[in-house]
Amino acid sequence: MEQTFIMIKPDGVQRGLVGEIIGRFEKKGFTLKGLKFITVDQSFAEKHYADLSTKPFFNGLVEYIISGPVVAMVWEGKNVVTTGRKIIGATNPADSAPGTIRGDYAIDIGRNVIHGSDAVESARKEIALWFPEGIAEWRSSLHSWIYE
Ligand code: DAT
Ligand code: MG
Repeated sequence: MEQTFIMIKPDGVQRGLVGEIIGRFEKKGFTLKGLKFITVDQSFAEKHYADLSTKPFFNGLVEYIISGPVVAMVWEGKNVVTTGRKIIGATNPADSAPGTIRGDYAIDIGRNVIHGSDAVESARKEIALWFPEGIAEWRSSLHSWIYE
């Protein structure tokens, strides 16, 4: 089954949005497969955002991500990468629809509360980077109530 990497950024943690955000993915029916509370260092953050290293906002982005603990997660389910991005909302909260996480809880692009992988291939890379020890093998007993 498809997996995605979701991270609650330092502002989401500081603002007490952890439970709310996890609840949205849980209530949708996705399965939590990995979770850790972790503060990353500069070289790790630069690896995570390597694709953006030439952008003018890169240094500020890295500073923000290392500024406090984050909640790193793996969520699993049918189409979870695309649907996860829809639950999160557009990158700039000014454009994120109400009802999405960024639409409901963020204002500035550089404080947009949450990260989600943008493709199955980047999810695979991000899960390997953040969870080198591997993730839990389990299947929810609700499976047949969520999938036909
Ligand atoms: P997303 O997080 O929606 O996948 P992205 O991968 O293009 O967006 O960028 C990663 C983060 O970088 C994004 O969540 C916020 C920040 N960012 C993106 N574009 C920016 C910009 N034009 N100015 C400032 N920060 C930006
Ligand atoms: Mg991205």
